[in-house]
This record gives sequence, structure tokens and C-alpha cells, in this order.
Amino acid sequence: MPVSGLPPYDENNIFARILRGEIPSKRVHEDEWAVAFHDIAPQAPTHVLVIPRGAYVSLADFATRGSEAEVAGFWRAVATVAKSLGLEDAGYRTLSNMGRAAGQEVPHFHVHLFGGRPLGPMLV
Ligand code: IU
Repeated sequence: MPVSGLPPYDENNIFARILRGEIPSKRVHEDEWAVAFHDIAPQAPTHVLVIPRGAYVSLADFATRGSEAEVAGFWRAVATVAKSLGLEDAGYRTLSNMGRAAGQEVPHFHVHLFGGRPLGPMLV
């Protein structure tokens, strides 16, 4: 069992299927490195998920195996999405659950992007 309690990458996980367009999503951004779409159960007025195009289970996996170009391109996309959604002036929050114990449910690395209201102090 991997350290994080996550299974090896599964090409049929829900986000892999969203990436391939097999399952519909409300996309707000796509580029060479990343795709972003609205979360189906939003926790804030704006709640978007940003995922890399590559097959990575988690942040730890992405940081270990992702190329410099992928990592840079992905994080630039996160900030680009936030700006394009008009979140930059008021501020926004990014979050990534890494592993089962942290609450990661979908085993394709993703960053949550929250905004659209005052977010208050971070609760963990
Ligand atoms: P987590 O960090 O793995 O716990 O977050 C998974 C998120 O994916 C969670 O906020 C779900 O609402 C969201 N989600 C989705 O947007 N579309 C889906 O088909 C499924 C989960 I399954």
C-alpha cells in the first residue's frame, strides 16, 4: 500500500474520464498543462478544480514524477484560472488534499480553488 493510502494511478478514475471528455464537466480553462472545471458540490460561490493533464495520483506523485515544465505550467494555470474568474482582486484560496487521511477522494491530483466570498481563517 502506498504511503498515502492511495491506489496506483487508475486510468478510469473520474477525473481521467473528465479529461478525456467521457464525462461532462463545466470547463472554465484548458491549456497544454491543465484543465479546470467547476466542482459538482461547490463549497464557495466559486469552487473550481484544476487538474494536470498528466496521470498523477496526488500532489506528492506530481512533485516526484512531474517534469519541471509540467509543474510550472500547472501552477501557472492555477493562478491564470483564478485571475480569469475575477478572483484575484478579492483574493482566493487553493487547497490540495494529499492522501486518504487528508480527505482525498479522487485519485487524480487536483487543486481546489475557492473564492467569491470572504473565506475567513483557514480551518484544518
Ligand atoms: P478531494 O480533495 O479528492 O476530496 O476532492 C474531490 C472533489 O471532487 C470534491 O470537492 C467533489 O465535490 C468533486 N467532484 C466533482 O467535481 N465531480 C465528480 O464527479 C466527483 C467529485 I466523484
